[in-house]
Amino acid sequence: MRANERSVVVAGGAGFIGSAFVRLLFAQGYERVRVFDKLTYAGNRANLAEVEHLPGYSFVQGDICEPTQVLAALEGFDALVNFAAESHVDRSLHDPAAFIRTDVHGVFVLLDAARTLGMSRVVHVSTDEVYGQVLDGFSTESDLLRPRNPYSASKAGGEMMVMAFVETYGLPAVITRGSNTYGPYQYPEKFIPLSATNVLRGLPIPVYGDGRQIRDWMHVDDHAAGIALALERGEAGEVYNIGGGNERVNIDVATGLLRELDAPPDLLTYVPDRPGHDRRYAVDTARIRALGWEPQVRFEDGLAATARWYRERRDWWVPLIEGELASWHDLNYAQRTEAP
Ligand code: NAD
Ligand code: TDX
Repeated sequence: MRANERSVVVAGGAGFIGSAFVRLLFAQGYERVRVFDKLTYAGNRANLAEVEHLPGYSFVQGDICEPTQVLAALEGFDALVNFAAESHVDRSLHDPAAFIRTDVHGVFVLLDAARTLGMSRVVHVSTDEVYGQVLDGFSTESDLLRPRNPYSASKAGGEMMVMAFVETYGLPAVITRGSNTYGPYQYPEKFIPLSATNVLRGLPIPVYGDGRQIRDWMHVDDHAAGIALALERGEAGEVYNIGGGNERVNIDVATGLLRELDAPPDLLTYVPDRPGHDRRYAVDTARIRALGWEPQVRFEDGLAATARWYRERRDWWVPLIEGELASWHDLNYAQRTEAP
């Protein structure tokens, strides 16, 4: 079977990276793709508007923690790619139980269903955060995992379960560990979309601590392409780092956005730090590059395009701001600053 003749279930496909991945699969010629998603606050069917008219597309609303729903959704498909997760570090500080439920137990339920159904390929999407903070050098796939917050600890737990299924049951699964991702359709809780939408509303950008933390930023289309390659050519039982190679301190990212949105520098506001804030992440990407991947989007170009997208797509984000995000902003930012 040629790789793109596989039929694929994308769990969490209504989220930010999952929806970009679904768009990419259709662009690559995959003909049968099903999104399985609970539609939590972060899931949004509007993210899939470009593909929902395609004959090979289907959408099933369901929870990865519910075995009956999962088995029914996966039956008859060759491959599973799992994006479904609670994905925001700050929220994991307030409600860690939700993260353990979805990012650990939910992963187990998916793996068990994939094994029962004899699926030919599973890709589990993980994160560079499982390595914990890396003050110098670059994490390679064989490094120890030292997660330091409830989100990254849950993601590491999910990975351990994937490896257990590979070793114990011979499940043909691979893991990807991606770096900080940005681009269109990202829920405005993460740093770049929060900053862009705040600036567009005339509100400050809340910078945690000294703002000199380092993240390696990757455009969502590059991340999706890396995961698609892992689906096509990844070796079962292997882990693949995927990183944009764009290390930036947070204040430079914020300043870049202010410039792109023609906003004054005094919108940048220092607020009390995130507890347990990891200082830096950086991954060695030699292994995924050996499969033929390399990032295509220059960070400055991607940031400018993303700022433009948020400026032009108020129809997408204003309803979100008026909904669940208002109470999240109160919970996370009220004690830090009066403004956001
Ligand atoms: P997101 O929060 O935008 O989307 C998560 C999706 O999962 C949503 O559509 C949500 O409805 C769905 N979901 C949540 N719980 C579910 C459940 N119990 N059952 C079914 N669906 C459920 O997340 P994202 O930023 O697109 O991240 C996708 C994946 O990539 C996550 O696993 C995350 O850990 C990983 N990742 C994200 C980044 C990043 O910078 N955003 C970087 C590296 C890795
Ligand atoms: O209001 C903010 N102010 C601020 O200074 C927010 C929301 C963030 N920050 C800082 C914290 C981080 O140093 O910006 C940096 C990026 O923060 P987030 O966008 O919350 O991402 P991060 O915590 O780095 O985690 C992200 O990358 C790894 C994703 O949310 C994860 O899903 C992914 O696994």
